[in-house]
Amino acid sequence: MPRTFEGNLVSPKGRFAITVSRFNSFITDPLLAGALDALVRHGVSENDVDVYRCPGTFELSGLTRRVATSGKYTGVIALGCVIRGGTPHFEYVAGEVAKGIGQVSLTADCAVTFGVLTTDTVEQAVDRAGVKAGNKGADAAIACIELVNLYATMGVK
Ligand code: INI
Repeated sequence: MPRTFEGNLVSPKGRFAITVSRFNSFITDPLLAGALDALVRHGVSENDVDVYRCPGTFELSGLTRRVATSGKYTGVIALGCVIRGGTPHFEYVAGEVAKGIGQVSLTADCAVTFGVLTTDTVEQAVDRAGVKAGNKGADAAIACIELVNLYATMGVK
């Protein structure tokens, strides 16, 4: 039988941070609410969660790097929303945040998950922020709990 390592979904020791961008707040507010609700319903105390806000999703990677490397958290959940418009701005912001949060997740000594929506339309974003397609903030929070517990089981940070 192979030994399998995986994280469960019980509340881990340590603190969580949520980093969230304010741009498109009609979407990022429900993502934040979904993430908080998922953490609390899995047994995480609200007192063990800190929320950090930045202007837009472009700024999210820098903020998340600083939060994730502060040594204060075992898990960080990054939330944002980029909606395609008529200009190439979308590509720059969406490309940077995926690369940036990816880099943070590789280098920080804590679990980092990605709850950033990159959608073609407002409707697709609304659907993923608690309407027809679940809540991606909640999904990222649950993934973060699992990853924190996986790293603890492995004995690594
Ligand atoms: N920021 C977002 O979070 N989502 C977007 O869809 C978006 N668009 O499309 O412009 C956006 N732009 C702002 C950007 O993130 C920065 O805050 C801004 O460029 C200042 O650095």
